[in-house]
Amino acid sequence: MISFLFIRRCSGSFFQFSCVLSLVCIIILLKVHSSLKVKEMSRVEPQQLLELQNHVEKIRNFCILAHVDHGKTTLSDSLVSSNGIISARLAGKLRFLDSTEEEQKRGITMHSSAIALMYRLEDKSGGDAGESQAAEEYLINLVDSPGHIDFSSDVSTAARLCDGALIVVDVLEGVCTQTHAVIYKALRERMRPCIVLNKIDRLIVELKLTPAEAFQHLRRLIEHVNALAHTLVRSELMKELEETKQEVSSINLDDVDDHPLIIEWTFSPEKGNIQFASALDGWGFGLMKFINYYHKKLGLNKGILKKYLFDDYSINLQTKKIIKIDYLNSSLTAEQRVPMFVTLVLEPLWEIYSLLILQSSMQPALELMKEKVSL
Ligand SMILES: Nc1nc2c(ncn2[C@@H]2O[C@H](COP(=O)(O)OP(=O)(O)O)[C@@H](O)[C@H]2O)c(=O)[nH]1
Ligand SMILES: [Mg+2]
Repeated sequence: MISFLFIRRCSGSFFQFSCVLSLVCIIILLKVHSSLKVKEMSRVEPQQLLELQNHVEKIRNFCILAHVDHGKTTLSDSLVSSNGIISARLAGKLRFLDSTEEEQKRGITMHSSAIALMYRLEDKSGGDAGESQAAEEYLINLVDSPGHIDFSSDVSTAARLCDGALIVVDVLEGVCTQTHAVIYKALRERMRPCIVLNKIDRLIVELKLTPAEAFQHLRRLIEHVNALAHTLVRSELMKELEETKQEVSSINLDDVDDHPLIIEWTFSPEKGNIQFASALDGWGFGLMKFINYYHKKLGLNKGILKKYLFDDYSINLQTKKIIKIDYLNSSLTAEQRVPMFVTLVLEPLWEIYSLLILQSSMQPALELMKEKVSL
């Protein structure tokens, strides 16, 4: 997954200029030195995977669950390409885990397929997993599952086998019937969940939302997912009580906010169980990526960033002062009303897309950039 190492953020018009300039420089560099390797996916050898298989504590079984067409197979392609099994350029097009002829012909997943991948965890706080010696290596058995209801038995089997679930949600379509079903399945199997908010690019390219509108859209979607998950957890707790023949009325289900299952099934970017992605364009990030980046780049405190980055707080990049946004307070300037997530994360992303996609003259540059920096 891409690290946005090339995003530079200063303030005001100087930022606009420097950001655009740095991107143009990257593109020119890539054009002039097409052999320049920014981040080459190294191929993981089968021997490395076999060695990891001897360490049970290093093995994780994950499945990708979602409503049909929300991007499971495309996301699998990106993850497969991270091990150098397919090229980053083909990720999203090849649909590697749709391995049968019928699946390729119909363009849908009909059976679960699994693949063993290696994952290097360099920094437990969410930093880049790279090639360093200190990186911890894990064997991830990744299962791509079908989204269509007709094949739901395959989803149940995958859920039974796995420890964790990547639940993909298309940010445009939002929570759909099968999202509901797979969240419930994952909950019943007590899987560790992570929500992948996929197709963020559609907010830019199709909906043409501004970064501020997209932030509100994403927040509403997360609230929606949480509301659904909590309802399902409550009904699951009810079921458990009934099964153990306990008196349901003796327990107030409105009072279970600190139940471990509710905590596990509460999603928020700062907890690390929400990831933002565009599987098709081959990038994805969690909040920690940007927290680490801005901690290094601007010297901002990690704890403070974690607490306020995805909330109604704005930042003045010159004074590094963070203030709560009171939307009713008319004395706040326009800049003071822009949430930090918009300023530090979404605006740079929007600028990259605007530069590389919306201006069609830059299309060849995008292709080159996708190849070289996995964007
Ligand atoms: N714009 C956009 N399209 C995507 C993205 N991820 C997947 N798609 C498209 O969504 C469609 C369904 O994707 P697929 O991976 O087959 O979904 P699945 O049914 O959940 O496995 C395909 O046409 C993909 O190209 C994304 O991040 N952005
Ligand atoms: Mg699929």
